Amino acid sequence: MSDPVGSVVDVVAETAPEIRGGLAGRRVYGSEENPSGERKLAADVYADDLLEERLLALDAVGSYASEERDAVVTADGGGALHVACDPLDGSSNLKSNNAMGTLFGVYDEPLPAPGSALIASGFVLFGPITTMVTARGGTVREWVLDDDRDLVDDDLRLPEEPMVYGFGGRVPRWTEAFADYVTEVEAELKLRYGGAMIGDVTQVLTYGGIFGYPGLRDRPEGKLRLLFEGHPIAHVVETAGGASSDGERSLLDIEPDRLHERTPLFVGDETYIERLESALG
Ligand code: AHM
Ligand code: MG
Repeated sequence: MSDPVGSVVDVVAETAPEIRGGLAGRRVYGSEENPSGERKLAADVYADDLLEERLLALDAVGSYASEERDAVVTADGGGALHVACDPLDGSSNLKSNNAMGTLFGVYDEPLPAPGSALIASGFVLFGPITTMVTARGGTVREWVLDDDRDLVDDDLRLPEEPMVYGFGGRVPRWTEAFADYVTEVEAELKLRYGGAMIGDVTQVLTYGGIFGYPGLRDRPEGKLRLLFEGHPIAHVVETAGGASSDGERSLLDIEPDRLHERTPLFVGDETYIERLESALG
């Protein structure tokens, strides 16, 4: 039976070992910047080109957008699915050989689209082993990607007892309200921060807690991009029984005006997200 969304997930799973295999020789920065004004690594470009080519080759995929390119690339065939990727999230960790990953969101509307148009999402984590997490049809699943794809959790749920937290951005740039909230969280949870959202959110999915990259004093929109990072990670965490927020509302309730729009981003335990919204409100 034809499964268009499944074909997208398959391509990401099949491409991930190749992305991983190509990292070692691609730890250098090129001269180009991405649309968010950040320098691109050779590995960012490599992962983006592989995903673009493979995903657009699927009949089901009508367009491809990524953090690394200015505009949406449209397929000739006009498929009904529209895929947004962060080909290598946390790629500044490549130099220090730390965790990073690949994020994807599958929409049934052309991009930029609201979170309500997201029909599947997921990510690959390049850690000591390669794992993939997908959210689809109300269920989050986790696989280990090796020679085969082994399903290791067919219903991943956020743990009820929160244990860990991680917040990005330099502390002097945090707002006073956010800094006060973090003081409370620090007294209750244990710090886990590695500088790659996928790695840090996987700590939260595994041990329970909260991850965030807040709006900053001099950059209220924060760092992370709504379509390439915010929507897919919020969809995974909400489907796993957690919550997401930009400080006021679920990230999935936001409709971006621009492809590369940034947003403050918080995901994790529902109670901690509610407390955050009261603290910032
Ligand atoms: P990237 O997609 O360009 O790698 O940027 C996103 C990453 C996130 O994975 C991480 O949470 C954040 O940037 C860390 O930023 P910083 O290094 O500024 O703390
Ligand atoms: Mg990223």
